Amino acid sequence: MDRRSLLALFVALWASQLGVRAAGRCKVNPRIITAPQGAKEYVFPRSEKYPVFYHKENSSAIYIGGEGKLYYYDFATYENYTEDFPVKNEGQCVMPGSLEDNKNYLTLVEKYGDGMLVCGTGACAPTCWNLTQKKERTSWDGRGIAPFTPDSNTLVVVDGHDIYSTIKKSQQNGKIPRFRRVRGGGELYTSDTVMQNPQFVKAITLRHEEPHQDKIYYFFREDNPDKSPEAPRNISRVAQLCKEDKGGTSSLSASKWTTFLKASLICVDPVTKGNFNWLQDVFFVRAHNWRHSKVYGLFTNTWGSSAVCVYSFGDIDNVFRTSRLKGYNGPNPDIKPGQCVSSGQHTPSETFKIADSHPEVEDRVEPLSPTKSPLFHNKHRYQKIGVHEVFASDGRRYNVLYLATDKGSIHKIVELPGGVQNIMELQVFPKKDPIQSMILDHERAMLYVGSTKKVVEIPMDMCRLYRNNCDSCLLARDPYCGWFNGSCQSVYLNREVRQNLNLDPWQGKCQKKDVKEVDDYQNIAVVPFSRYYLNCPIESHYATYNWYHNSSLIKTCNTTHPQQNCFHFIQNVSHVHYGRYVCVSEEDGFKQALVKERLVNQFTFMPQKGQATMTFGSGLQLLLMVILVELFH
Ligand SMILES: *[C@@H]1O[C@H](CO)[C@@H](O)[C@H](O)[C@H]1NC(C)=O
Ligand SMILES: *[C@@H]1O[C@H](CO)[C@@H](O)[C@H](O)[C@H]1NC(C)=O
Ligand SMILES: *[C@@H]1O[C@H](CO)[C@@H](O)[C@H](O)[C@H]1NC(C)=O
Ligand SMILES: *[C@@H]1O[C@H](CO)[C@@H](O)[C@H](O)[C@H]1NC(C)=O
Ligand SMILES: *[C@@H]1O[C@H](CO)[C@@H](O)[C@H](O)[C@H]1NC(C)=O
Ligand SMILES: *[C@@H]1O[C@H](CO)[C@@H](O)[C@H](O)[C@H]1NC(C)=O
Ligand SMILES: *[C@@H]1O[C@H](CO)[C@@H](O)[C@H](O)[C@H]1NC(C)=O
Ligand SMILES: CC(=O)N[C@H]1CO[C@H](CO)[C@@H](O)[C@@H]1O
Repeated sequence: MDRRSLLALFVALWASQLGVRAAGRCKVNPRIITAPQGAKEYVFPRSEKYPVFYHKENSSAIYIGGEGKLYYYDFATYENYTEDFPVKNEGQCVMPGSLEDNKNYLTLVEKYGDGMLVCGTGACAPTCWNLTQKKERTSWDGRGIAPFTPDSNTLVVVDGHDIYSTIKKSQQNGKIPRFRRVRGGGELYTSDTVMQNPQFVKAITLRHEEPHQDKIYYFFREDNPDKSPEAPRNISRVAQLCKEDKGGTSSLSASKWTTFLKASLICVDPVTKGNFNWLQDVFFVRAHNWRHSKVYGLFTNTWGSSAVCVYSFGDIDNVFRTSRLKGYNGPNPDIKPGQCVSSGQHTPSETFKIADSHPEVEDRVEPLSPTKSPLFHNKHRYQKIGVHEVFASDGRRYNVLYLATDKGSIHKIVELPGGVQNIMELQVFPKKDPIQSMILDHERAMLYVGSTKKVVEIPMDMCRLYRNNCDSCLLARDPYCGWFNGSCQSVYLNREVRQNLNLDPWQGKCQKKDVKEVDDYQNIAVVPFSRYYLNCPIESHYATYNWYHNSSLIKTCNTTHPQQNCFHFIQNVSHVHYGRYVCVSEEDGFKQALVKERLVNQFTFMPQKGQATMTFGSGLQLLLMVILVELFH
């Protein structure tokens, strides 16, 4: 490695450790850390090792596939049932890896036709069941749709009556993973040479203007053919296929996709040159025009940092249509590699031969213009990404990113005009319980978060989390929440709420109260020579918290480290410690007093209007106090 790349490496390491973003005004660490509010949960009758989840958009129900069981739960009506899917033919496992394999793990629950499709391993005999409204069941051979034993590197896409899958069809053979069409059209699979040890992430089918142009895109990682020490070992990719692909014309190619091409996905911070090469998850945001449909890619790097890069399908399509093929210098045939042909036609064999031996395009897919850089990056190791669009009171739409961490929590990150802001960390499960699934219901603005033990339904608009005053509500910059009629409310309850989501100075958006000096200190009687804690709760990690005593600063809390409270400890109370204490938070130029206490000497203090709160060291002191009060009456 030369000195320049070594330097770049150090800078990247430094930046990834600090979570720094050089450009923009991103705030990438959570502003507040909290438990979900208004959440409901469904605990499975027993814990499930490999749960799979299905939720139908705009419903309040969830299906969970477990070992030999399908659970149904409706969060609105509490309706629930369990259906059994026992193993039918015991002992189908030819190489029983463990006794565990001899079970029917459900691996797929999806809507299919008018009913539901449920598939499972069937103890090494993959089986699918059609479930109808009348709870009737018909079972069929599920090879290619369900794996023989639980396997994480599987992808199944159900698109109407078509099913695509990366699952092998026989137990012993087929070590090389393929992307297949298993239902609808004829069966097709990818050539074994076009991907090197692929690990599949997600797939989408996208309608184009003409049906014969409809495409399937899938995202995956594979080994880097470049084995030089400075090259990353893994590359992230997007592949394209034509939905109407009919396979090749020769007997050897008849069952092969003839429209496969792949491209690299780039996610590099232009300032630090930090490369995020490991595609962890993607989320598709569909638009009316397929070219504007976007894919949010979540990437991680070797140091455990994450970045989000956003690509448009218009750009991806452009790369596949216009780029040269890597390593191919010959002339282009009339039908170019990767081009979809008219319905019912086959890709010419000449075109297929070129594409099959040169499946990679030279140009790489870069994040959206103009910056062509990550939306943000930070030092959290995210596992999953979801994106929800909120229609705020200013009439604009804001994207909110939900990112599941590896510690049972979710970060809620908003794309604001001035950069992203991490508005909260929601601790959904205990730290050791990983998030197995995170499903977004866009219509009802709900999150369904699953672990091996339960599913939690969480509203996306949790406005009562914020301190109930106008400034705090606006400072949160939460597009779901705004100030109306004396409370911090959801935009779904009231579209007229006051919000502050742009870069305008927000001061003045809240009516100022009369700034009459009111003596609203809480009187606290404290015995001399005792200890006393002053405690100020921390809400925002973007704010600084200061304790003042008789108007002079005595303590500043650094909230960059997660902590719950800003304490000031008085070891041994003496006369100088009495007086007024105020805890003031300051964020974006907005100050507010959160705690106001007046410490008074218990032996000289007399309650004026019966407002005093007292802390007594012992029963003896209480007695003394009562005597003193009685004496003065
Ligand atoms: C969602 O469901 C509600 C009530 O069930 C219905 O009024 C609404 O039209 C549905 N929305 C969509 C987009 O289907
Ligand atoms: C499941 O439904 C039954 C009634 O059928 C109800 O008594 C029970 O509380 C429900 N379970 C849950 C977890 O809500
Ligand atoms: C299952 O449902 C699909 C779609 O409705 C249908 O094509 C298929 O024939 C059904 N299979 C069985 C065994 O009923
Ligand atoms: C404002 O809130 C009060 C109670 O807090 C309620 O009675 C009143 O109807 C609300 N007004 C509007 C316009 O929502
Ligand atoms: C508190 O201060 C007083 C006077 O300075 C001293 O006599 C006493 O021992 C101190 N108490 C403690 C617990 O340090
Ligand atoms: C808080 O941390 C920042 C950055 O690390 C530092 O500049 C500042 O001086 C710290 N403040 C206190 C009171 O420790
Ligand atoms: C603060 O004010 C109180 C009451 O006026 C007084 O007793 C105390 O000595 C003052 N302490 C300091 C450090 O100024
Ligand atoms: C950095 C990284 O994630 N490397 C992975 C690349 O892929 C191989 C398998 O092909 C994994 O073993 C590495 O962990």
